[in-house]
Amino acid sequence: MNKITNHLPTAELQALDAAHHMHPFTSDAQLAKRGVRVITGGEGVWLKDSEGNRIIDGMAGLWCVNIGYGRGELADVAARQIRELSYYNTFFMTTHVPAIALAAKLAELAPGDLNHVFFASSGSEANDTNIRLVRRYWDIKGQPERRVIIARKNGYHGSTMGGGSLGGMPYIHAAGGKIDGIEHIGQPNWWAEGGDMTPEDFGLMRARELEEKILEIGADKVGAFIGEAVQGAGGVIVPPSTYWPEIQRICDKYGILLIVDEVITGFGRTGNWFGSQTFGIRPHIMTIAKGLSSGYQPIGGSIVCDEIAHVIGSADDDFNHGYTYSGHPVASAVALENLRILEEEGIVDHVRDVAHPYLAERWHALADHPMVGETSLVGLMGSLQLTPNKATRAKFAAKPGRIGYMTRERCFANNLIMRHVYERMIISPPLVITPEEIDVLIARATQSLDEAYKQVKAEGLWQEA
Ligand code: PXG
Repeated sequence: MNKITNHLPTAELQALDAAHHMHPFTSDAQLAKRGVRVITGGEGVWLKDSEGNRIIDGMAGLWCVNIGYGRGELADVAARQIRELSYYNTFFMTTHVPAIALAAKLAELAPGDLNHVFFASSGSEANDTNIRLVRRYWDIKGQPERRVIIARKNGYHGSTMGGGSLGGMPYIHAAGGKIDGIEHIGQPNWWAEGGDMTPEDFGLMRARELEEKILEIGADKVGAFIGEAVQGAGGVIVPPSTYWPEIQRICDKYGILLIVDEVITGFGRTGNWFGSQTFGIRPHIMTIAKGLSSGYQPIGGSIVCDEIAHVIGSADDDFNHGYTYSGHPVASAVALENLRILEEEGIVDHVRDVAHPYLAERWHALADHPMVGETSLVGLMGSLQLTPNKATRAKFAAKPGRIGYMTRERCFANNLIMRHVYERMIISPPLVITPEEIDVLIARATQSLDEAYKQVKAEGLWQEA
C-alpha cells in the first residue's frame, strides 16, 4: 500500500476512510455516498482541508479547541514530557509530577472548595467516575439506598454506557440500553416548550420538576442531580435566569449532591473560568474535559469538593475505579501548558471583554433574518433557532432536522463550520477569535442563511407544522 499522507489525492483518502474507518455518530453508508471531508491542518480559528479550502471553525473542533489550533508550545511540552517520563500510572500508591501539578492548578482555578481531582481521558469517562463517586459517597455515609441520579431530557453527558444513560437523548438510550438508577426531568428549553409562560416562570417550573421527582422517588433514594450549566449538544439551550437558583435551592433542601457538567462550559467558554461562576452555581462535583487541554490531548476529570473527597478518602478499603490513563503524564503536562496560555494571555478576559460583546452585537442582529427566531449567546457559545413563524415560535412542517441540515450544508459549502441540532444552528468558536474573524464568521453565516432560506422557499418547505 502507498504510504498514507496528506499528499494522497482526496478521492484516495476518502476511499480508504470508507473502507476501514468507522465514524462516531455517523451512518457510514450515508457518509460513503457523500464523501468525507478530509481536514489536513489547523491554525488559530482556521482549518485547511485536502482540497485546499480555508475553513473558519465555528465549533472549535467539538467545542474543545479553546486556545485555537497549532500552538507549538504544547508540542514542545509534549515532546519534553515524552522524553522525561512518557507514561506511568497513578494506581497502587504512585504518582508523578505532571498529575500533581495539574491537580493543584485545577484546585486553584475551581471555585469554592472544589479542591480534589480524579482524572479520566474524556468527559464520558469522567461522568462514569461521577456515578461511582456519588454511590460510593452515600455507601460510606451509611445511606446506600441513595443510588438514583436525576438528569435531564436532552442533556448530554457522553456516550459510554454511564454517560449515555445520564444524558437524555432517546436515540442514545436506544443504542444498547441504559444503566439502572438514572431518572430524567424536563429541560429548561423555553423556546420549544415554554408555551405561553414567561421564560422566568417556565425556568422555575422546570426546576421544580426536580423537587417533584425527588418526592416521587423518595428523597432518601436520590444521590445527586446532574446538569450542564448550558446544554451544549442539546442545541445551546440557555436556561432562564430563575432556573439554576431554584435547582440549587432544591438540592440544598434535600441534601442532594449537585454535579455540574462543565465539559463544554469550562475553561473560559462562558466568559468566566467555569459556567458555574457565570450562573452562580455551587456544585459538589464538576465534570471537566475538552477545554482542559484545548483538545490537544485526551484528558478529562471530576473536580470534587472537600466533603466528598474526605468521605471517600476516609475509608480503609479502596475506591475501586480508575483508568490506565488517569492523570496521564503527557496529557497532564499539555493540559497544564494550555491553562498557562489561557491564564497568561488573558484569554478568559478576552472572551468576556472583547469577543463576547462584539459577537453579541453581530449575533443578535441575525434575529432580523426571516428564518431566525431566538438568538442566544453566553460567552462564546451561541444558537440561532430557525422557525417559519417567529411570533408563534412554530416548527417547520418538514421532518425535524431537515431545514437545519440544509442550512448546515450551506455553511459547509461556504467554508464555515456551524453545526445544527434539529433546527437550531450552533456555534462555539475558539476563544481566541478576533473581531475581524467574527466578521468573517457572521458574513459566511448570513450568506448561508440567505441561501438556505431561498432553498427552503424553492422546495416548498416554508410551511408551519
Ligand atoms: N459532557 C458534556 C457536557 C459534553 O458536551 C461529554 C460530557 C462527553 O465528553 P467526551 O470527551 O467523552 O466526548 C460531552 C461531549 C456534539 C458533540 O455533537 C458533543 C460532545 C461530544 C461529541 C459531539 O455536539 N460533547
